[in-house]
Amino acid sequence: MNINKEDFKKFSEQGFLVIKSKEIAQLKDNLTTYLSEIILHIVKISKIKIDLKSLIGKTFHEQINLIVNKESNQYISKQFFELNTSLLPVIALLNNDLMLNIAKAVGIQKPVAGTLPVMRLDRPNNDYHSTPLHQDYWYSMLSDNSITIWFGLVPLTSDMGFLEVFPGTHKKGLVAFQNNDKGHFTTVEEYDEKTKESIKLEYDEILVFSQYLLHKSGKNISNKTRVSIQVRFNDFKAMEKIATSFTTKPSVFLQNKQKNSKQS
Ligand SMILES: O=C(O)CCC(=O)C(=O)O
Repeated sequence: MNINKEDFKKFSEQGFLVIKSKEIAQLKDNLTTYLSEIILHIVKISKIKIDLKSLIGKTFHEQINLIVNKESNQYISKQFFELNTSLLPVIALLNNDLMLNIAKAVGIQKPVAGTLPVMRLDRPNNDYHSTPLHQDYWYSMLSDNSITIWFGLVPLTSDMGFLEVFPGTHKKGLVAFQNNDKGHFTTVEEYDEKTKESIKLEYDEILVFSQYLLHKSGKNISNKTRVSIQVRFNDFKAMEKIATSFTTKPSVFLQNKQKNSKQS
């Protein structure tokens, strides 16, 4: 997977690039086949009764939509979401040739993980997890050329809310930000909505952007859940300081065991 000089120029000027390739659709097909198995197992062992037969033979997106429509309190989809950073094919995206080639093509010399790959589930007409205008740098950025690769795991339509970007804003470097009342960071300054671009992505397309690029969630006003993945890379060769954006914390398993041992 190579990008030509013109694409690289576009990426440098705009701060983002849409890349199209058959390999992208193949990667999504492989991932969703695996994820379908996972979600069927969660349904099978779940207290919430959803007829397994109604999910068999359906696409991953159809399964998610059926579940999100039938569950209460996001019971199954939340477990699925929380599990995703433990799933090996999801984690393996960090060492996937296609991902690494995209990172290298946009100038990352030695890609290292910024975060574990993140899966988003943006449920219909629910903007609780919508991210307001921000740059990605305050989460995990450790080099000036850090990137985020963003793709839908399901066919995306404009009513599901494409990612919205403000082209060229990566050139501003760091912008001031503040915590909003929903626990998200957002810019202090407001930006002209007329300059934003909604990034339409076909199933065989992927978006890569500079972590300095200002962007935000589009609104999902459809009746379908938008499922997407974000993979973040820093450049080991461009880090000013050797650091990691990962921290460890005691597992729930450990905390429960500890509670029990204190009680006995
Ligand atoms: O997918 C979205 O709606 C927002 C994702 C985002 O802001 C990010 O990846 O940093």
